[in-house]
Amino acid sequence: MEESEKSNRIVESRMKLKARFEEKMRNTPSVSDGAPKGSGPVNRHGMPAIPIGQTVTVKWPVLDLGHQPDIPLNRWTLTIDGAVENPVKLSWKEFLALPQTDDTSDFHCVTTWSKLNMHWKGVSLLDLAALVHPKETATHILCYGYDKYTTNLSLEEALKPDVLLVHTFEGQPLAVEHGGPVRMITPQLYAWKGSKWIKRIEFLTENKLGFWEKNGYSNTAYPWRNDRYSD
Ligand SMILES: Nc1nc2c(c(=O)[nH]1)N[C@H]1C(S)=C(S)[C@@H](COP(=O)(O)O)O[C@H]1N2
Ligand SMILES: [Mo]
Repeated sequence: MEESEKSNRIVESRMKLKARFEEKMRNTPSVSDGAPKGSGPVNRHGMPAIPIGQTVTVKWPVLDLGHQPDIPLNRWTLTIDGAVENPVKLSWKEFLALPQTDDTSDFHCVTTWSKLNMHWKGVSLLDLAALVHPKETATHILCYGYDKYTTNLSLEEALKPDVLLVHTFEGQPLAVEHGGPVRMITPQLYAWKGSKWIKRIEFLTENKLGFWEKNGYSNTAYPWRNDRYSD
């Protein structure tokens, strides 16, 4: 497909997706909670900058399952499939040819550290969804890492404008230990919802739990509700 045709389709499809999820998104706790738990000044999406139980760190700790896959760019692919009209398998070059988004956001790890004001560049999940065109029946996604990690998200969380698949942090290629070449970030939820070394995004017509969600962490992961563990 022509690049210009591709970006026209993304713009049109993005508007439709925004309209479809606008109200659900507006009602998610990370933007609508009347009594959010936390401290500090109000952040970009209206919540206290430091969620309850979190401590700000300047360093960036590394958390993984004991294995850091090293994927050369010429072998890197991103598959987006499942309940979508146009499944894709993107090469590195095709990924970089998609609309690029710069954003500043915060990172809240469930192990109680938060790193604030991180500068990212990548492709928004909203643009990727617009490219593949989720079916009307799609409600969730399951993300897969090259290390076999999985994590799930509802579409009203996944399609927020600050959810990005990032390849650049502070102007430099994202380090392998932090999930490079490409990881996802979820600034309005605990950071385990963002898969490092992301390989595949599957659109689902019902919720399916990921690795940590099956192993005791919360399905929803709202930092301003101290929503860390499953009941
Ligand atoms: N593929 C993959 N993604 C992952 C993880 C992982 O083990 N594998 N750990 C998660 C957890 S628990 C956190 S807190 C963040 C940590 O990201 P960092 O190591 O860059 O700080 O990545 C999340 N994404
Ligand atoms: Mo974590």
